[in-house]
Amino acid sequence: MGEYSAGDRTIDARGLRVAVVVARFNDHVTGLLLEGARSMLRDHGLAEADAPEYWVPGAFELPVVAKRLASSGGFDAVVCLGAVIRGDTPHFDYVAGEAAAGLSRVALDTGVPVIFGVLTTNTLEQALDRCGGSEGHKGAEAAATALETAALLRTLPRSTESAKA
Ligand code: INI
Repeated sequence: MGEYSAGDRTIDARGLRVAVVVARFNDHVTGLLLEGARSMLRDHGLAEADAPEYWVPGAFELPVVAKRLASSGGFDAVVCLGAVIRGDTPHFDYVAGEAAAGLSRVALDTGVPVIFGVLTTNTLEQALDRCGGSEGHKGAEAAATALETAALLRTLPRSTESAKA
């Protein structure tokens, strides 16, 4: 418990706090992503209280909520989960692109890892393949990425810029 092995690295997840933000759009997919993320966090010793979840309407809303959580000082990482499926909308590229750009910006602005656990697929089938099917589990992977990155940052020198990490 509390340890996550990534290749030849052993990651100590003890004491980490991770916020999980989930988009309700396509919740038959994002619910599965959440289950995988929860199970990964639980397997590495995080109690539910150390990994609270927050729901937003769609992937487009992930960055603004991630920003509030990341800048609160209360979390070592923020995992963002969503599913943008091309068939559903002509504005796929805007929703997916803005979610990716926004989450990346929040991570760099706050110094807190913000994990892009947003599926961007052409079909529902491709999305489900990535929720514990033939293409792995992107929700579990997102949570593991959060733990690994947060644990690494804990070992690095702190930034001298007060506004950043
Ligand atoms: N949001 C998603 O998370 N996935 C989608 O596939 C999607 N489609 O298809 O439109 C989607 N749209 C909603 C969007 O995220 C915002 O909630 C909405 O535009 C209001 O800002």
